[in-house]
Amino acid sequence: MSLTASVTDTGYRGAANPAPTLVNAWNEWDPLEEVVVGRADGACFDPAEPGCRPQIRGPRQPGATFPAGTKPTEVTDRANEELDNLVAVLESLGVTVRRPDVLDFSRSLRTPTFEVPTQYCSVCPRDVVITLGNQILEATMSRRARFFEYLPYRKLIREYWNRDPRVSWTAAPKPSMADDMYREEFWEYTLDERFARMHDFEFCVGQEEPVFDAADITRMGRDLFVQESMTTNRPGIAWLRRELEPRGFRVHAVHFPLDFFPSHLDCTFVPLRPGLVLTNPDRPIRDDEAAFFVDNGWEFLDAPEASCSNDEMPKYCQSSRWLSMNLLSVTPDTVICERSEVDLHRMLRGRGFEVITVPFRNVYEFGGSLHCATWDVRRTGGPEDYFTIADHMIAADH
Ligand code: DAV
Repeated sequence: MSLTASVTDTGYRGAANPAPTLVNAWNEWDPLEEVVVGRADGACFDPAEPGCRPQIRGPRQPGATFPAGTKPTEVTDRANEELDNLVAVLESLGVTVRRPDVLDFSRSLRTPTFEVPTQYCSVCPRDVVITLGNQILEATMSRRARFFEYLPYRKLIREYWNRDPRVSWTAAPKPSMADDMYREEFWEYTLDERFARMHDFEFCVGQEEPVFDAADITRMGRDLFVQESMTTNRPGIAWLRRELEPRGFRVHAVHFPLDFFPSHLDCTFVPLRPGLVLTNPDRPIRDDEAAFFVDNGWEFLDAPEASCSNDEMPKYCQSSRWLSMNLLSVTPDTVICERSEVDLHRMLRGRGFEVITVPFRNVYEFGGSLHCATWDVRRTGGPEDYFTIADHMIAADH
């Protein structure tokens, strides 16, 4: 398919129609114009469920159990302070910032197919919703406590959809999240077993119903890369392919065999600008997939060690220390990083980036860092093709 076809199919008008589409983002790095930043109000601890077994970080304390219910107000207030500071920084850069609504996350859910004692929070829009060209796409989600997490964003989504008739809005089919959708034995495997099965890409979600979280997708122009993970399965990627390829995108599955608990691409494979991806030295991409990037002239830049170990992450944080690389690009040469990650700052400055730093560690236990806590609604720019030299991966994964 030619680039011209994708331009027409996706509604992007380019120079022929200078009025920018209200919703427009094709990659992770183009100049940011409008963004949604999450909020911590009313957040709950992750309840245990077939798709999530929350763990306490740090030295083992006999008898300690993971807390349940609403998080303490002081914890939420500290996270909100850092989220509000991010809003102020973005506004000072001329970016329009919007905020989600708050749900009563402490309410239990009972659907025809599952029950869960509480919901989660609206800190991480990245997991729930993604801009693909002029389209807002709501993910299926993979965990019961996050089933209704699209609701805090619906007022904003309706507003964008109402204000600009070129905006398209799609919600992926909701999975049952019934017991038989999951593979609970996943949680019992020893590390040796995980090592032995690393090329199977079978995690806690089965392969019957399409399942994906939006944060398992990363955008590089007309090419989208989607990770097989605990939160995205093969039918989920097939659904994305069938939905998006008629709109001019190419959808590629990507795999990181050494990540035994993969969930969301943005601590693993983070595009910084055309031709450059920040990669995770513990989680290399599968060789055949690496070749696709290298053959197209892309470079991988391994992130330096994170500033702390997994055990030193906040006690109730379920993400790894690699939140260090979960940065937000404001332009192709300006990034916002967490304040403590000084080795990363130095490396990126050495590569010509302007690095803005903000404190964000108090947000970590709410599901992520700067990329997770944001949803870029509009960036300038259009659907470029950054993979013009070699297309062997496209042939291989169809
Ligand atoms: O490496 O723990 C966390 C991503 C959070 N949304 C990790 C991935």
